[in-house]
Amino acid sequence: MSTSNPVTAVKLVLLGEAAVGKSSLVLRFVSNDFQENKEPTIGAAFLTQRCTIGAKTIKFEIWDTAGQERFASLAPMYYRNAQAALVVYDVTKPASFIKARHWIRELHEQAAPNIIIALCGNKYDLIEGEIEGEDAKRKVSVEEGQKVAEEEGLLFFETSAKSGHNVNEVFMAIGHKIPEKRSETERSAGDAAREADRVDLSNVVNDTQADGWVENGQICLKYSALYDDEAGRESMGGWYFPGNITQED
Ligand SMILES: Nc1nc2c(ncn2[C@@H]2O[C@H](COP(=O)(O)OP(=O)(O)O)[C@@H](O)[C@H]2O)c(=O)[nH]1
Ligand SMILES: [Mg+2]
Repeated sequence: MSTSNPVTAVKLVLLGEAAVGKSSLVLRFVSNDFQENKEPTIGAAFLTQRCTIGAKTIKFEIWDTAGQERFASLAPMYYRNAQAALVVYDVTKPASFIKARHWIRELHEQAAPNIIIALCGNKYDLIEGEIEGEDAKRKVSVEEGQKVAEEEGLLFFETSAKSGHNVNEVFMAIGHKIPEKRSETERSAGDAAREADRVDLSNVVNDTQADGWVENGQICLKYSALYDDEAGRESMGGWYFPGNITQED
């Protein structure tokens, strides 16, 4: 490749309650597009987007975790080797904020210790310009979001996938915090973590096929699932090889 910039690949995962706008944020960032009544994510669990930040080029490898809401046991597989996570809630849905705090806790307990986490209060367009009061649509204040972010050491943005408000800013802020090169120690710590990976597939249900095996001491996994969500029928599928993820239709 004839690029002057070194390219840093960054595995980024999205976490958050269903329908908070995770896929919409990715669509806005990757295609600068928005769909009003978006079909739930079908299959597409992996997208990439390059962006240049100062002298470095970052290639985001985005895992849009369709279905992690349901398949809690698969979630650790998503975020195990992630360098960055977007934890998303809906500013009009207090329950989604509680869920976001749950994900933050889980990431701090289980993900890489230096993972960069951005907390996103999405659907800002719904409350933009609104006056505070009893029947205000906003149910999670900026201060609540900021407080959690401060306490937990996270980036924090209120975003709108619909208007585009702060969407690029989130990814840029993450990119800024990515170190130029991962150190040898971090890499081997990651390898050790992968060695210890055991994915429990026992409570995955509904037309689900998953096959896991061990190769050269590393876990390899192929999975696909089809299931009904409140929002309709969703599916997810993919191959997972440590350090190498490829989407499958
Ligand atoms: N008003 C508004 N609606 C949004 C926004 N982001 C997503 N939505 C809508 O919320 C619904 C769920 O979005 P989706 O991206 O599928 O959520 P996911 O389940 O978290 O991936 C869809 O109907 C989207 O059009 C936003 O920023 N503002
Ligand atoms: Mg989705």
